[in-house]
Amino acid sequence: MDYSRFIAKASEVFKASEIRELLKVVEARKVISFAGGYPDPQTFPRESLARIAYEVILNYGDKALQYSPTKGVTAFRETLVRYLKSNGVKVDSEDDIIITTGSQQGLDLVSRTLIDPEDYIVTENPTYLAALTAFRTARPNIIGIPIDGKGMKTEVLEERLKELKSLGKRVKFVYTIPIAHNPAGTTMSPDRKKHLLELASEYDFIVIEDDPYSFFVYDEADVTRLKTLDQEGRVIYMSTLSKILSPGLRVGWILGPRQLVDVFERAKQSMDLHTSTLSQYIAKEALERGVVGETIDKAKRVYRVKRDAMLSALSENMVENSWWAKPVGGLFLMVWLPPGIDTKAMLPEAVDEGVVYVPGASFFVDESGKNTMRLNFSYPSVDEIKTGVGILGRLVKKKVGKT
Ligand code: PMP
Ligand code: G9A
Repeated sequence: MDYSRFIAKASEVFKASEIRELLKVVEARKVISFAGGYPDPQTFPRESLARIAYEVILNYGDKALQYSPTKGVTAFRETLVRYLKSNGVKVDSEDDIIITTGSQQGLDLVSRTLIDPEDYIVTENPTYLAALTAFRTARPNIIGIPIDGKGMKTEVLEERLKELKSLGKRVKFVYTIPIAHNPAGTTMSPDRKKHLLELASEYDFIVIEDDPYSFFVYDEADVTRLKTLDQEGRVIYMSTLSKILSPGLRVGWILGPRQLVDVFERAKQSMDLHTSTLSQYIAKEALERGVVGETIDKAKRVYRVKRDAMLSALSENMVENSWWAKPVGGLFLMVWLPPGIDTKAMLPEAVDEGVVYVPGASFFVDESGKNTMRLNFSYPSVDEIKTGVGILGRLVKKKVGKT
């Protein structure tokens, strides 16, 4: 039976994520995956989490197995405030935090509650594709600002803001991933962070700071959050335990002005009532017992080696006129290949040769970036990185010969 007649017109806004579709390929075929942002399972603290889960259910089962407040378990939010403070994130009270079902829900909440159709919003170009998908469901005008090795080019942002102002338009928010950008692997320089906040004040917009990666960096890097630099309450900060404990727990949070957190709370009620109580109790214990800290230490050790392996493999194998930033943290880097190479068209050949990556275009607001590809280095082994990048290098060389 064809069910199309039962499907609401409004559901057309939900587009399949290219990352999620590629994960099906990875599951179905034995390929080296540079596709999804999966943590390396060897970083999962399995024994500690098993012990914590057992104890939480046994000792706090009455609460941990029960419904809980939409904003999140208060004791967990208190623990989180202490953790964030000790990591340099400016936060006053647990009342400014709402726990979300991963940061992805944070993006969805922002989209549903802040964007009216035709509003102007800004993202980096490229940006996290699932953020674009979440925002697009609210039908805004999205302006993409290019990035370089120092993150978003705020001087270009300033030009665009001026142009819009002269047309009587204003930007509602700027969404940014300042540290260890997904997909580009870049980190915003201190002067650009300052400039962005100055612009937020001058042009009266909000900044959405998406920060899954700053808790584990591999090199000396300035990880001062925009939230910490913010003097006017203009930054909404979101992060997650997905990359520093386990994505399967689905625990993230938004930290922001109370008036906005209240709006997020009302919207979340109709989505899922609350994030898993059990996950929140487990996360609370994992933070308090230092399990998150241990996971971060391990992730740093493991991922630094993998990042370096990918950087050397790229230098050895990629054609001239390719560019990538050295990521100080995070799980990804993006390769800009010579113009004319279409990474989406190349993907089926790569899969046949046993490697999968995410073609870059879907990370771009305007679907430009056809000559880019995002490579994840946290999930494959060092050997797979060497082999996989070697295969990609050969494929790209073949293409360059033909362009
Ligand atoms: N934002 C960014 C920038 C991400 O890279 C990710 C995960 N890759 C998310 C949000 C969503 O993460 P989660 O829902 O697992 O917290
Ligand atoms: O599994 C997902 O969809 C999360 C991964 C995010 C990414 O690859 O950036």
